[in-house]
Amino acid sequence: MEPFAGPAGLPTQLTGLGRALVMGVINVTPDSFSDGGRWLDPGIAVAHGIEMLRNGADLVDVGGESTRPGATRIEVAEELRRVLPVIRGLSNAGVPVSVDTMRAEVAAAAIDAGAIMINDVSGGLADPGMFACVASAQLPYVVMHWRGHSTQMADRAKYVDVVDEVCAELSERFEAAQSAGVEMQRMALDPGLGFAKEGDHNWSLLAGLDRLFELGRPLLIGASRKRFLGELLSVDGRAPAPEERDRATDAISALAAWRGVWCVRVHDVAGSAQAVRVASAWRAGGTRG
Ligand code: PMM
Repeated sequence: MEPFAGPAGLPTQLTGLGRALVMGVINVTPDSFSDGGRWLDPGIAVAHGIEMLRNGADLVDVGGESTRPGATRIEVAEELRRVLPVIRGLSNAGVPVSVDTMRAEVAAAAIDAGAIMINDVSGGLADPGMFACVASAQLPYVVMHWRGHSTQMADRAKYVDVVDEVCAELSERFEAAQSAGVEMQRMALDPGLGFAKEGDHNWSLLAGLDRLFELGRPLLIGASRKRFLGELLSVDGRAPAPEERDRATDAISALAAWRGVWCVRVHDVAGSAQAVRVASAWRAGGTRG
């Protein structure tokens, strides 16, 4: 497939860049593992999103529900209360925004508030209304591999061949979405690093990107600051804090972009913005001989 090509329906400033996109993360939650509690004030969150764009992000992903392992769910009203002012504020400031939600009701309200893409970590499994919402909105849709809510995912991290199983389960979601009216071209796929995955499962998936590309859709990779990076970088059994994993995240961004993924989802955008530019210059060098 064409490297870096994204799902149909993105605004023109996010297409044809010849490199992977950088998606900055803003979790408007008290308890996300990496940035929980930092962006609860909408004004501070909006300023942070604008700063991310200045640092090289192409779009900003706003979520209101923590998906950290073990997290319990919040009410839909609380999720709306958290994300809508931030989405509205960023959209009004000209920042392209995706909404990170598993709920159709939140997706629909986020679209009204200006979101241009839906990022659903459950791939439509958490809410039977999600596909219909996405189909009628006719916006790009990220379908992530998921095996259950945060309280269940550790028990479900069991695979014989993780790459085969993730590919098969993602294909099933992709086909279910199409049957429900979501256009094939509007979808991107994501192996869901850290979601019902043990450390080594994540490395197998990264090493197996070729097989994920065979699914024929643009790929998004979200490795930023995740536990498997902490485990890799541990010294004397102690993992560095999430924000001390950004250089490892940048390395993943460079390698993923070099392999042709469409988008990397990161907390610290400056390093990944440089990484994806290096990767595309390197690839372009290869085509010039
Ligand atoms: N990871 C998290 C949240 N949303 N969305 C996609 N598409 N892919 C991911 O890997 C992903 C996601 C969890 O990380 P966070 O708590 O740092 O946002």
